[in-house]
Amino acid sequence: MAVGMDVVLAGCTLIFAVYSVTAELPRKKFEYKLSLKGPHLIQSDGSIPFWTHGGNAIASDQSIRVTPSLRSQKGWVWSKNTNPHEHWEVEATFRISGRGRVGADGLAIWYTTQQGMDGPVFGGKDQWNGLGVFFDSFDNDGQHNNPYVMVMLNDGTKQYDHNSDGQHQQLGGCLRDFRNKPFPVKAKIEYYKNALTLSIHNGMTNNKDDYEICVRAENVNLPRNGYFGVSAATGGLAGAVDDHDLVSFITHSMTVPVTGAQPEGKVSPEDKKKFETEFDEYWEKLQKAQEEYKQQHPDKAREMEESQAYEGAYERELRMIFEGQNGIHRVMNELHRKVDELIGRQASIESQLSARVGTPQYQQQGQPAQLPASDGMRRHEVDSLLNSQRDVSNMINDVKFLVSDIQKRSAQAQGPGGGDPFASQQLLHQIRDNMNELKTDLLSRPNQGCPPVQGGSCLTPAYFFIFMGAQLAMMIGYIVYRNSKEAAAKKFY
Ligand SMILES: [Ca+2]
Ligand SMILES: [Ca+2]
Repeated sequence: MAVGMDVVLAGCTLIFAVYSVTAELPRKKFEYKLSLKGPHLIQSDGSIPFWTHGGNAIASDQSIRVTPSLRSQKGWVWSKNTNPHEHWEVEATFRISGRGRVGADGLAIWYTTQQGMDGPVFGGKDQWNGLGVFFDSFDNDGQHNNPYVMVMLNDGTKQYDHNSDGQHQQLGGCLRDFRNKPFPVKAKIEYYKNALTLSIHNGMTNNKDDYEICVRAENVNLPRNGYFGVSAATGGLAGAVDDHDLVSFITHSMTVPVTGAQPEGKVSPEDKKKFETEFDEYWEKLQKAQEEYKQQHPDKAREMEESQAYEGAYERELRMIFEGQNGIHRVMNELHRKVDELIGRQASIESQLSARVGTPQYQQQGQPAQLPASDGMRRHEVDSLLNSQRDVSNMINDVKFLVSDIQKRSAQAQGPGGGDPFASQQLLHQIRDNMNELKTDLLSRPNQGCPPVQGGSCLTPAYFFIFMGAQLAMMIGYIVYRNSKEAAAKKFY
């Protein structure tokens, strides 16, 4: 129980601390009847709850296209309810996008006593009573100062001067490009204690807090019970028309915190002591009551203890998600560490390599350069390795050449035009066999000399072999000749 008490006391201290810091900040309350936001922005009949839209405005489930990017369009959306709050803040989120380098005409956010539907001021009525915040895309006065954001107050008498872009009528403004941004542009208007602040989120990031103050003015008197509205208009130039899309309009009322006797909102030490004593007394009473209840209802007390001992399905699910995420986190950290390690190793290898490549092979006097002793291999070892590798590659090239030569020759011998090599070979073998047979036959006979042939001469073996050799040569020549002829003939076909 002591631990619980500590926690509660710490909580109280924190609340006091927060209270002392936030005491001066107004309290905000979301006003749903003065707000619109997708999804489900429209009802089944196409109307927007608590809002009315008209002109060329098209409401969809996600946003309102206040004007489409066509010539001479006007659209508007106005709250049906008036704003009864003295202090308020609105945040309008919108996109202004077009294909042209220059856009037109612009968008306006209104807080006026009347719903200024269908007028010449960015789709709103002129001579309004209240506040107009204009996002003026088109540079009517040619001062090269648009797109421009400006605040203009009106008491119902002034006419907006389009030709000068209201330059001399504005309460304040800032040069901001709000067209064609990656994220929607936001405008926050705060009206608190008669101080008007306009902040712009330029739509370059998705961070909702990236606001910059555009205008801040004190002593501004806006009418009570006005309507909020957004209107837009395109111009007459076909090349300079924009889509004006309102994504959301969020209204908060603000109340000034009651500070009472403590103007700075701080709790006096006496009060603090009093609160703490009260809290202690209350805590003791609560503990006593709990004990009494447990004594009177032992069954319920056991149930309570059991319910504390076992975790519910929801707690278990939460714990499992938490543990799972912790596990993922650990693994990610480990992966991160390993990737770092690998990158480090790679960098060291790269630096070693570049150091080796960068070292000159020979010094100026032609002496071999000495590499650091820490190197695993000396320069000459590397050179000899490279040389031997080069030799091997040369040898491989020679072998390749030889093989291809052999292939070429064999293709010539066996390929088209080569006839039937097997038949030629057989013929040669047959001739050789015949010759051998003849030889053995001749040798087996005794030297008989010449047979008595009349009037004829005698054929000696020498003559015979010469004759046969000549015949053989002629035959081989004939075969080669025939092959070459056939090859020549094939080339033509
Ligand atoms: Ca203009
Ligand atoms: Ca201008």
